[in-house]
Amino acid sequence: METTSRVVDVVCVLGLGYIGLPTAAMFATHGKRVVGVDVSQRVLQTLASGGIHIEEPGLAEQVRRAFASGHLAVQSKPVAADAYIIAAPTPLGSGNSPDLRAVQAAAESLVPALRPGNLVILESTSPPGTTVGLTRILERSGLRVGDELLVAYSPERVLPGRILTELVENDRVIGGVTGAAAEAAADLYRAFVRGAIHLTDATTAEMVKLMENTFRDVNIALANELCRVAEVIGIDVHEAISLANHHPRVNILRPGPGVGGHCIAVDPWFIADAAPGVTELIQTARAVNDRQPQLVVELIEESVADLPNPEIAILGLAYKADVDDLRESPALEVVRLLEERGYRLRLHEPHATELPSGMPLHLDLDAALAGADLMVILTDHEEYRRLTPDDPAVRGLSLCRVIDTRNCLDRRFEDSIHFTIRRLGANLSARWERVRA
Ligand code: SAJ
Repeated sequence: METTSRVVDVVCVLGLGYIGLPTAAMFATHGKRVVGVDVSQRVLQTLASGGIHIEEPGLAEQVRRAFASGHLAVQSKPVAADAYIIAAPTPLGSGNSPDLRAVQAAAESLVPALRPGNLVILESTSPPGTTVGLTRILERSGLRVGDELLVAYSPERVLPGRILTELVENDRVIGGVTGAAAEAAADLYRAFVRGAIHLTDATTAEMVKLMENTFRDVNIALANELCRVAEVIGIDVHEAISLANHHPRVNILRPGPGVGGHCIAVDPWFIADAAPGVTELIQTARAVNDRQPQLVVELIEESVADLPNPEIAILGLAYKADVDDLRESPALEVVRLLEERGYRLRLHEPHATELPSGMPLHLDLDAALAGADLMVILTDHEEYRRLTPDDPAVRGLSLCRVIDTRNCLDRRFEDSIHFTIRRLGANLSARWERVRA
């Protein structure tokens, strides 16, 4: 493939969310002039006043440096640029079908600004065929995709919590609608990417991204199913998985209260939607993971069955450790199911100040636990991982009953005579019942 000699000076990033904002800041601190565009006034105002609207280690400082360099500006409409990056959300719509409206609107908003030689890159996780489909919108500019307009797909692959490191270090897969588009996009990302860049066509790159997250979802579903088996036969699934993973070709992921976030709980549906008749395993994995909150609720009900009106402290609502993201969080589903059953709940989430449902949050862990009958860990935040049985916060529990759905609590809880701790996937009393039988 011939290497192009195009030089991109000005990059316009559409969508300043979890991916767009770090990407814009990264380009701005690596020599590009960047215009970030967002449809939300709240986002623009927060950035204009020196803040950021996302919790991500190092991001506030990176954005501050980008603004200080004079290379980053933010506004509500796209401007003339050399390259455009679309990083708009692609949520699940009704019937588990992808909702591409934000991406399509972003592409439409570009049409008046497009000039010959422009490069347009889609970063949003998208169903196969989306990038090729966008060319029809982009060609409303009067430019022909191919020789006048370069269009490519370059999925983000960064892990929330490690975004800034992984943006730079991870390999990238870039798929072009044409070979020249893939080359041009690769040239652009080389401004800051130190990982290898692999080129392919746009639809393959879309599938690669979806396959990565689907691999993880199916693997977690296996872990969650093994967790259920362990509950029945009375072994500790965490111990068993960790021993199985000593095999050089085995790597089973961790069971837990379910799969959340805007990627792994969503992306497999994009594949299933593209080929519903041949994706039995993928759809079953989704169902297995989606049932996990129900298992947690059964465990909670069992633990408080002897109490007339128990008060339950729920620790951690974010979809995973040390992030503020509540999207698709299985913890919210656990809370919903418990509420439906009329339980009195105290909710604690160290990374949030409010909940989408408007339910009150305890901002202080001591207050959340004081007098509660049961403490349930739903997210393995650092703040919970470092709790010990001597911590004054846990000493405030009226009954020292604990459910750990993430296998994350200090082992001293199990040794302590004060606490009754039940880890999800480690129904060890069943083991003894089996031995006695
Ligand atoms: N989870 C488990 N068990 C595990 C691992 C995760 O139950 O062993 C749960 C987590 O608690 C969480 C969910 O799965 O609820 C997803 O968490 P995650 O850390 O696996 O993934 P995300 O959604 O934060 O990020 C993923 C990453 N994809 C892969 O690792 C293949 C990231 O690289 C992608 O960029 C991101 O999706 C995305 O944007 O697509």
